[in-house]
Amino acid sequence: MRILVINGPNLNLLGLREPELYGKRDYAALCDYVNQQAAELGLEAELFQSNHEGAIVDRIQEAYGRFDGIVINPAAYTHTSVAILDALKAVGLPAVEVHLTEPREREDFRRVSYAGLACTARFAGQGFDGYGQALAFLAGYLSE
Ligand code: CA2
Repeated sequence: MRILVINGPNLNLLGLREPELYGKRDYAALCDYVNQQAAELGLEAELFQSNHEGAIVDRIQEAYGRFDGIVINPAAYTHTSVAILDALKAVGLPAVEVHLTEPREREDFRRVSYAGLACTARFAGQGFDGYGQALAFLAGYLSE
């Protein structure tokens, strides 16, 4: 099963700034972690990171017919992007929302998640482990 793992704006800066929030490991380490977890679950993961809303919408659209599921951390676009929500709904692939932190325990403006309205599950506040849990969830969900 093929899973597209999407990371939104600024997550390419992981490890470089705000380690107290997002941890000390960098984006390359996150990619390694995701690929390792996917391999252990018998999944094939493809990673995509972009700082651009339209590029993320394009990639979700392109996933239709090519992937079996999506793991997405839309980062700041979580709280603003109806376009990403609509793209997830349009392709209709099982999608799981992931956040390194727990946005619901941060500022009020992070309490809304548009993308989450199109997601079957959500893992937040567990750092990299949330991605592993999202992949494990999709492996189980897709084999049902
Ligand atoms: O907790 C998460 O994963 C977030 O999606 C991260 C977003 C934030 O806007 C969401 O509310 C929650 C921010 C990503 C910024 O990533 C950085 C990484 C390193 C240094 C600075 C920013």
